Amino acid sequence: MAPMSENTTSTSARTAVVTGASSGIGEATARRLAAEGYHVLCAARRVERIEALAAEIGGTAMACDVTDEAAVAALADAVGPRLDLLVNNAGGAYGSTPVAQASSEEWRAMYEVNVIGLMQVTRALLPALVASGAGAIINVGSTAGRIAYEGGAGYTAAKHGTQVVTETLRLELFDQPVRVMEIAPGMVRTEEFSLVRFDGDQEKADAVYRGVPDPLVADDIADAIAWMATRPAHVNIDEIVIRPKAQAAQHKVYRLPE
Ligand code: 8X3
Repeated sequence: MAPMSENTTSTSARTAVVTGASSGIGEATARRLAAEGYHVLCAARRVERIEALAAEIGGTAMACDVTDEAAVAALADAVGPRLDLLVNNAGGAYGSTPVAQASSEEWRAMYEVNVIGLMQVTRALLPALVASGAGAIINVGSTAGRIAYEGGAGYTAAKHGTQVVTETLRLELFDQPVRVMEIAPGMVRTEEFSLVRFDGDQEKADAVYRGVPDPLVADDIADAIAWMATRPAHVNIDEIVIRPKAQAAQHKVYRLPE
């Protein structure tokens, strides 16, 4: 698959791939990395969104569903022989039912995108990251990869998977010039995360953040990712757990009365 649009500013620019770049944390990260001087390949399924983003930030749009091996191979072709940074951001939660009522379909979809998709993109782009001589991988995990909560098992299991894949890869690449890092955000208010989880139910999605003085926003995570990416090549930020001040722990969230 050929790049959808290209606005290369400099052939010597560092290059980054951001998956799930069509909205939320991915979109904010693509913008922020472009501001830091990266040429960003914005990968996502929704072509119109990434084309508009790429045009705005001087990047390249790549239609890519990370769960589709052929699409991932096409992404690797478009990247070419050298890549500086991969941000594995594509992911998501589907549903919030207890294990007793779990949907096999939702659980499979969460494992597909949060674990297998991340693996497929990493596997395909690893040679180019090694070839850069100072590559970096930043996986977007979640506090859901650190704890358990009722109704969350399908998502928490998948995000624990993201964490373990990250740790394993760091061990496997110990003698290679590629940093392997994870950021694990807690409550981040984005346009779509909770809406997707609750299958379009805006009221349920809004209830997640109701009364919380200042949930994190996508730019807060993009800021942290940019910081991780721009540390010197010998500095590996193994993991950052990042929450809003109001979320002292997963279940302990300060909410203002209505
Ligand atoms: C999102 C964090 O609290 O919805 O990855 O599990 S939470």
